[in-house]
Amino acid sequence: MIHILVIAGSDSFGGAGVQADVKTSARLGAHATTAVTAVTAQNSLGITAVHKVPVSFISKQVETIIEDLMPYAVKIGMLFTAAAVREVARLIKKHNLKRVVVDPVFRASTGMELLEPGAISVMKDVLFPLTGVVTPNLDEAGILAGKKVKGMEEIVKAAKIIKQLGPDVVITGGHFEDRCVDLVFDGKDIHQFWGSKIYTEHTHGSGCVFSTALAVFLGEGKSLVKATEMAHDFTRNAIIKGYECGRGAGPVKP
Ligand code: PXL
Repeated sequence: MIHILVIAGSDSFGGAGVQADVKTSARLGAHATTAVTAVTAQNSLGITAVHKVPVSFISKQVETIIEDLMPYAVKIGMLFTAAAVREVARLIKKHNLKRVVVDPVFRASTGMELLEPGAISVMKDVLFPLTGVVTPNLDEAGILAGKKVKGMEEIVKAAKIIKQLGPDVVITGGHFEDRCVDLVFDGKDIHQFWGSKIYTEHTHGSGCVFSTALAVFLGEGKSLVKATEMAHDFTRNAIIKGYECGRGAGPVKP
């Protein structure tokens, strides 16, 4: 069985974070080992508190896992602190971890910051050079590229700017009138995967699901373009099946 290593935060309400990553892996027939970086107290209305896991204990989890089982791929989600970003980069280098997918989680859709603002430049400078693929949404792509990203031309431009930091780039969740797009740039070619727009408020966890599905498919040995197409389809279906759960935005259903 394929197994991946997830390094991410816990969502107490079960929609995003490690919980979404484990559900996604299970649905795709993969095993997920998990190193938790932070624990959030949250419900569908928002995050009320974040408790960070000491950096030394993030490493302890990762090293204990990989001394027994080297992952086929790694999915990195919420890291929260610059110190965690640096430590995860050190671990990737030390253990020569392959097929590293970074979901640059900066802020929850409900507003709370999930990465210290000062850590963004550390992520770009220290983690991205060791990363295979980065999967920003439009807002995150805008932050990484240093300019607002909305239209197709801006998405392509941002993908090219972000690629200069090292990793291949998948920009997710572009939307135009009644259609949505995920766009891949591998340094050579642009590929686009389109679908009709899904009208739902229950999209919590969609970014986590996408990046974990991508890691599983890459771990299975699929090409970046094929893996992105499959992660696009899988996440689309999860969004279509998103459900009400609590009084705010409900989760997707991987
Ligand atoms: O969707 C981004 C995300 C990632 N990880 C955790 C989260 C969230 C959003 O709320 O809570 C733990």
